[in-house]
Amino acid sequence: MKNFYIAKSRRLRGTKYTSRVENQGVTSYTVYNHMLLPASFGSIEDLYFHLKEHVQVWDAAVQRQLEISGKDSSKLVQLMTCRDLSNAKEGRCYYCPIIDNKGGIINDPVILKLSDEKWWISLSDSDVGLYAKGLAIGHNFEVEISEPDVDIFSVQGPKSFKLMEKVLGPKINELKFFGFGYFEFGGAEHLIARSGWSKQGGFEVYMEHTKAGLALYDKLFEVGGEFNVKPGCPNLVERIESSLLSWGNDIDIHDNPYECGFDKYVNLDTEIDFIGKEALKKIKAEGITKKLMGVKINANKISVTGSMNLIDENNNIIGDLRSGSYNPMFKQVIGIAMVKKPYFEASQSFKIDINGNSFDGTVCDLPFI
Ligand code: THG
Repeated sequence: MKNFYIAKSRRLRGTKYTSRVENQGVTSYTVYNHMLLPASFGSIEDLYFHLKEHVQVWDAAVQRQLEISGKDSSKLVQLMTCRDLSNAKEGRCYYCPIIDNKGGIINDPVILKLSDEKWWISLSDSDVGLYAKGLAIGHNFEVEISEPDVDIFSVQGPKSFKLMEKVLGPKINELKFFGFGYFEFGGAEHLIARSGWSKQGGFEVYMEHTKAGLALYDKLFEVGGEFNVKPGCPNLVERIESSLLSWGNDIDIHDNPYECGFDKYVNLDTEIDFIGKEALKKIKAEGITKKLMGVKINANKISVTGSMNLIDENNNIIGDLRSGSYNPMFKQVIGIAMVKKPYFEASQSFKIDINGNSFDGTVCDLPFI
């Protein structure tokens, strides 16, 4: 495949870290929330091994915060998600599908409760702010909706705990998974959560104070030599192996939470009011007709850029591949596919065309490990 340069403009925003990652050797970008997201620093396979053993710092500023504040903020946030947030606690993060009136997934953000009247919705790649504004106007809600100047950097990998402790002190390791707190560095308080888009452990720094925040970013590299710290980015190989879903790739508005294995984030039996509740009740009663599954393919290379069908021995299309990559641990391609009923059973076999050649594969359960 030929490679092309990306033309930057005001519309395609950089982040607070762009000059840094460019000095640190970023080799490709993708676009996410109209911003630059590093996609590689050399080989993503090398970075996969590194991420599983050491620690990386990622420019994750594309995970934009939609801030909803004001008297009706809790009502508006709840209206958009099928996860019951009525008992949500300050200082906690919640992974929540945002859905439409048909139960289609508009986004799958992490939602942070900052206070009873202030929430951050840490978005994946779609314009939820417009949906929120429409709802607020239609309902006459007393809310403020904005995209504050918050640029996340993520510290991921098994050595992230020691690295962060070295810089911020032992309290950072009292954070529980999906908890957040405020930690002082460079004369400012930084909101830091124990979270991140890998399963290797780590933190996300929601940088609001640019000068002190960038000093913290730089400090991690300055003192991180003993932990073999490197610049990195969300890693396609690791995130597929860990079954972390990517909105726009694995799931979108044409899929509902039950089809995506999000059952535990759907609450139909409480009093909460959210858009799509009736639709989800119906879907639950009738059962789903497609389901997100894992696939293993006997190939050593794949690039999923468009629609790729899974075909059974009778030439039926049984599903479509949403993401995939060669995995050095499985020594084959593993991927995430939407598989139709009745084929969404583990061990269902299929063929798939990759660049004009046919390869064998089998369906398996998620998560892979
Ligand atoms: N961190 C923050 N914002 C984000 C992401 C993030 N916004 C965009 C995108 N990532 C949203 N998607 C996900 C997908 C999975 C997870 C987080 C965000 C995740 N899931 C855990 C899992 O599946 O095991 C835990 C979910 C849970 O059970 O609560 O971490 O990464 N700030």
